[in-house]
Amino acid sequence: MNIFFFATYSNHEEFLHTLRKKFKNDNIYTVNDKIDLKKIDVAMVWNIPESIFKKMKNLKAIFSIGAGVDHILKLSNLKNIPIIRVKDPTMRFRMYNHVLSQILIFQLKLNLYYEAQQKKIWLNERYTPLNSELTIGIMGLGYIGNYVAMKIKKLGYNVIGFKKQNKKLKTSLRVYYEKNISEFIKKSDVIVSILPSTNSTLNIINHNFLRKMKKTSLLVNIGRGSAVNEKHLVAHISKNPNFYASLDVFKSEPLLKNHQFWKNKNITITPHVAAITDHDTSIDYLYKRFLTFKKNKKIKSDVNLSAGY
Ligand code: OXD
Repeated sequence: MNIFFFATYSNHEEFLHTLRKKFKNDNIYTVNDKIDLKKIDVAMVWNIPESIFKKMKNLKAIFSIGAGVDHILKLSNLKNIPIIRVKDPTMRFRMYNHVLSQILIFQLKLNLYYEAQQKKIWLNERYTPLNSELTIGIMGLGYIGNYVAMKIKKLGYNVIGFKKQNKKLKTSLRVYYEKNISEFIKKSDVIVSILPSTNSTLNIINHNFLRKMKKTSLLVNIGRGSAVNEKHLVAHISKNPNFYASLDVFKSEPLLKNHQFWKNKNITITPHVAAITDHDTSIDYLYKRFLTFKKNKKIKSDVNLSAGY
């Protein structure tokens, strides 16, 4: 089969190298090859420009080489081409590690001690809650969210979930939906957003949402930056000194040099690294799905176009 690879990863050359090794029975092309794009069967992409995509008139499947598919959904003329996303166990384990690290920093008040150290202050002991005293609210209970929630629950935290779609989910978590979102927000000491970028999640974490959160609480965003109204968040923190945010994703990435978030001591910034893409395991996953596709000549899309993710 003819595969076209495009990625805006800084290490895309290494990714391509591993991909070529694994897909040795197929042809992998890039923008550097002179190929008629009408001959491409499968696109394996991250942030492909519309101008290239639209020339692949005979595509049979699109593989996202990351977990998210929003970079594909913004392309026009997707028709009904199946879209496959990476479901990588190492990626969701990394997400869990990242979330746990941010919960612990908040729970153990490590920021306070870090700040005190800068000023050579020996701080008095502070009360730190036990796991069973904290409620962690997870927004988005898909392949990654549900896993993170269950792992955290095993550590003795109270864990609740929120889902946009009112579709029944097999889970032992208490799940909240749109109609009782206020209850979900008010109960949580830490809210972790793993929501995808869709029309219905745009700015869901806005002034209205934030003012319902506990005065002393933490917001972690590892889903998509579009879920947070950034101006509302800055305004909220200015009025609530014990409110913290740990953000891995932003409306615009890389975060602009003059963005207000950089200087805010209640905001922790990580540059979209909560779960880096593991080349070997994600390519193994793509290969497995690709082989099934090659054999059966069809593949079930991972994306529900009407739900937008
Ligand atoms: C993502 C990824 O979807 O890094 O954000 O895979």
